[in-house]
Amino acid sequence: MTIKTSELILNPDGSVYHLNLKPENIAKTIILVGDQDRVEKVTSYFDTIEFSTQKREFKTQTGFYKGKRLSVISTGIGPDNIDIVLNEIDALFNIDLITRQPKTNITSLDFIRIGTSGALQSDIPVDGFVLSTHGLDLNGMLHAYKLNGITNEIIEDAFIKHTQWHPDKSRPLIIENSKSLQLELDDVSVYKGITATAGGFYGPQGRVLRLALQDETLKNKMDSFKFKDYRITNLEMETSAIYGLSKLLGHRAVSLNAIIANRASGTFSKEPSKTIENLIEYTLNKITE
Ligand code: R1P
Repeated sequence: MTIKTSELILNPDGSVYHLNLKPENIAKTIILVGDQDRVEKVTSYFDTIEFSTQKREFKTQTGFYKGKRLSVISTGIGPDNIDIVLNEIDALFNIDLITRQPKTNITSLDFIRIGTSGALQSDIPVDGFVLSTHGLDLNGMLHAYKLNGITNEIIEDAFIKHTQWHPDKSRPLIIENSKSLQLELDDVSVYKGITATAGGFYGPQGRVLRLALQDETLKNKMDSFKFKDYRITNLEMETSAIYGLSKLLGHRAVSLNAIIANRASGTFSKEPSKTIENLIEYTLNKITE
């Protein structure tokens, strides 16, 4: 199958359309951050930086930290951007950009998100870290793909029943992280749970400004959802999309979030930058342990 130029768009220099990257520009371990200004916060710890570029919200830097080659890429906000970032990074490794043929031997990559998020549970403190055991997809982007059994229908059905999920909205999906990568990044000090990923910041996360919500009780129903030992710890806008596309494409992914707000108590971190800095240091140390 030859992929047409309208389907995989390359820039005149041969780089992929949105990310402006060529295969040699990027490492196999990729840290994803939302905010483009967070990229340099991560790479300021690097021993060397060999490559930098930016197009729109997608800023990339590649370099070495304690002898390990790493790339840091900003995704901007939301699951729609994750669709672009993961497909284009995967294409750099797993599609021959000259012949436009998918490769037969797939290179598996590691994606680690260093994000920010609001906790839903009162016992998860502002300035703590959450590692997402699962992504709960509330935004529908992944429904464009054949899901090939990567989702957990039993937990999804329990969530749909518990929340009386409106049938006009896309079916919520639950996707597990990569257990082997979790083991490399885990620590007892880190909270673990299901991270809900919304397709917007206000209504889709239950925030009311001037517009009425389809279900104003949804946030509380998310707080109280329990399935065996699982509960929904936090809410943000990228994790489930990263987990879903990584699984489908054959990559490993784990999402770590700095908790900068607590939606149960209505509080916000007094030092969000410091908390993010702490999570960056934590993650870089774990990656190179
Ligand atoms: C919303 O303010 C943004 O912040 C969170 C959300 O997921 C969303 O992208 O993550 P980042 O700080 O990683 O962007």
